[in-house]
Amino acid sequence: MPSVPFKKILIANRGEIAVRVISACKELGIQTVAVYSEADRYSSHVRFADQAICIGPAKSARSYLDIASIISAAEITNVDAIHPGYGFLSENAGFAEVCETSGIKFIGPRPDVIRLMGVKERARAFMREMGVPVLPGSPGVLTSAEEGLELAEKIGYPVILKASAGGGGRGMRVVNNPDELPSNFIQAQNEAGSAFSSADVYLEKYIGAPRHIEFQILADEHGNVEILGERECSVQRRHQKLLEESPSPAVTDKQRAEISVALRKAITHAGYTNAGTVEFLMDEKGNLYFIEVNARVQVEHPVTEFVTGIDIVKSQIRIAQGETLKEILPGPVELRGHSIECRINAENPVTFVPSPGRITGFHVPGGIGVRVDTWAYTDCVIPPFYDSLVAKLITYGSDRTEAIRRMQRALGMFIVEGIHTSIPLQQKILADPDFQAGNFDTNFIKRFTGPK
Ligand code: MV4
Repeated sequence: MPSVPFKKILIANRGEIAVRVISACKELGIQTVAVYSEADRYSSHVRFADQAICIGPAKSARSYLDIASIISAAEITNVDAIHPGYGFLSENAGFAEVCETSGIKFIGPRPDVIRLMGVKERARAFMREMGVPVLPGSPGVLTSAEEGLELAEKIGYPVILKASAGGGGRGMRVVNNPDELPSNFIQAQNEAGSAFSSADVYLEKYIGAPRHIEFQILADEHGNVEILGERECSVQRRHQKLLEESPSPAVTDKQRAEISVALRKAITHAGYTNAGTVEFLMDEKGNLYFIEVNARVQVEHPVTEFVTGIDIVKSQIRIAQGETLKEILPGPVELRGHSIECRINAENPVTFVPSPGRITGFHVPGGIGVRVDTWAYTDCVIPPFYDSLVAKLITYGSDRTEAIRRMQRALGMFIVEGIHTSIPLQQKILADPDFQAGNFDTNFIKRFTGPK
């Protein structure tokens, strides 16, 4: 199967990731088609693409989530492939399937693999079989409260009930003792049934103060897999990550090597292709346990790009063209230095209330080891309909201390006027002695914002 270069790609997304994918296409000499909602007519992804098509009104369900509109745009413009970015349709197996049957390459894993990873207790069982450590829990879907009580007795409380079709923190319930289990089981099933396609629930040992650690994967369509180290994303609030870094200050070289060996086997056997992220929780003792797979490029991919020197988005496109990792990567994967990303959100830094509106003044920092991924510009309007991510500020340093110092100086040179942003909160996080010492978990942000 010789690889066939794409001539034209449609980007089924908006905001900074649409601009990021367009950048990769330009560097590969590939034409680009942007799609946009009526609220995004003046967005920079529309300006930077070679062609742009309006796909509907502001509401995502009628534009960025409208499969028929996007496929029509792809057919009208005669693209070879669609890059879904993150969010929206990026992990929608049905969309990937429609792309395939329309003769358009979906830049991501195969539909059946996306589907497997989307059923969380199946992904968990699969990883366990492959020798990837998982938390003690139910072997599959929990069939009754009695089964839950028996398992929890063996595992020890607290345990957590999770929606099989959930993920990213949606559809979870912590159970502290046997009395709470039956009612929580019913409620978890009901919630899962109304929020997702399935009422299935599974059970796991609950970790109260975990660190969130995720491994970046690249896999070609010829059976080759590379693990690009890990990122730590423990600084988050209500499942919204605020700051990410690579490598994790908590993962040892031995752990990284062991997890990488197990993941290489698992990803190969799953037939997983393209880019992906495997999420783990780290318990208080420093043990890592698999929780779920994200079958897409992630917001925080740039920190991995800085420490590996690998362009993940270009790699995604070249993998989808049929190229091998040997052709794509410059040599063996090596991790060097340290990188941090701060998400600059349009929101009140104290209350986290979204702060849409016009940016009246915008100046981005630069200089050595600084990268800004954004779609914003002076006088642009942040619409209220989508996520509040305005820009990502990413720094690189030869070690964590240098990456932090560089981030502090770059945040001080980032000017956003007319809206509130998370910049002041990021500055507080970076100045915190525990953050600087690498001593934090997913509860860390509470000290800046009060409980919840
Ligand atoms: C957990 C957990 C504790 N124990 N699973 C939230 C996101 C989703 N991917 C999984 N999540 C969690 N799963 C067990 N067995 C705690 C969380 C969790 C969390 C995880 C990562 C980062 C932030 C978090 C915040 C609250 C809860």
